[in-house]
Amino acid sequence: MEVAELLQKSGKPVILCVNKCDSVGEPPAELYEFYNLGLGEPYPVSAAHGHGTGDLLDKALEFFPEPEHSEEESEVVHVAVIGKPNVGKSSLVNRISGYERSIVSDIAGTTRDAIDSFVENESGKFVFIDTAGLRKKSRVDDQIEKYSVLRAGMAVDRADVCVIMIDGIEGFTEQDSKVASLALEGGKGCIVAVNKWDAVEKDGFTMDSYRKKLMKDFAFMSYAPIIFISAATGQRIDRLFELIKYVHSQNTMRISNGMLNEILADATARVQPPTDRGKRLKIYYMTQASTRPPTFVCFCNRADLFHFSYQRYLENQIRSTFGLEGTPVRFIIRERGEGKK
Ligand SMILES: Nc1nc2c(ncn2[C@@H]2O[C@H](COP(=O)(O)OP(=O)(O)OP(=O)(O)O)[C@@H](O)[C@H]2O)c(=O)[nH]1
Ligand SMILES: [Mg+2]
Repeated sequence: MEVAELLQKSGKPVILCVNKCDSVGEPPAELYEFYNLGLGEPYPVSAAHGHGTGDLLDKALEFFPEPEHSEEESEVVHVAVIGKPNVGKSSLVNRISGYERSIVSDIAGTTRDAIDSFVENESGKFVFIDTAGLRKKSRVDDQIEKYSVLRAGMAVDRADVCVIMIDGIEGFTEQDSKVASLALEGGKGCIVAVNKWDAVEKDGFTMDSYRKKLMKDFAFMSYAPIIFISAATGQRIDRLFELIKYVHSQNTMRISNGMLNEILADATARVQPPTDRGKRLKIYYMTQASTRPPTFVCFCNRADLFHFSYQRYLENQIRSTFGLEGTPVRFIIRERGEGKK
């Protein structure tokens, strides 16, 4: 009675929960005594067995405020800057945010923690997430290192777009593809930024041949645009902002069912779907299930005939119409009986 009084005075929403109602079915008669507390309907539950907890949660949810998805918030693009140690991630974020919030130094592995910086300019609103450099697996044995890898993963999770930074002086290394795969697996928009371009000796052909080589190195991510920047001098940072905006728009693109199925009809007419022992793959219908990344569900007669190469072909057909630059796309294959739509 005392607790009930205390709660009533608090003015907070209160749900009365009566525990140890362990039997299923009709609640025990004693339950009704609790109406005397003046707290409304008692919810019988059994903490030990779990009965009634669903109803209790539903009731609790009724008191939650409507989720606020303000326009403001959805406008802000979260950008994780990821890469090996010492490629210049903190330098870029510092350059961009205009004030020194992270420590910049040439000791590899300076940044231990993800740091957020909010930036607003002509291109839009951004939150840049600086991350700790990801080392080779063999060196990931002490606790601090494990923690930084974890943190970088969390930064990627929070991001809309990942800037995969590589060291222009050093060129591509195996470690860079591991970093990139973090962004790929997360389904994030991606940009490959070659940093320290100021310090690279170059002639009129350097960028072209550099780009060609990188396109081979990042073949598993051929959709990612490549940009040559300098965090030190600020070269092409404006362009980087535009690219981030663009890649984000591609990662969140929605394509209508009408458009998709036009592409599908066209694609299957041009290249016949695979067959196996006289049975041919039929794709009935395609629809976009979600964004970030764009994910397409294909309904077909035989999922086992829907080979990866045919998926890749469809992906390319969609890309050739809609671009989807800088974003991975995913396919979900669903089998359906013939004739059923
Ligand atoms: N020449 C040149 N040097 C750069 C550039 N960007 C960064 N550096 C240098 O590279 C070194 C590492 O820079 P950081 O920004 O600390 O690198 P980081 O990627 O944050 O490193 P960790 O936090 O250790 O993973 C510093 O000595 C920087 O001065 C650049 O654009 N050009
Ligand atoms: Mg750093």
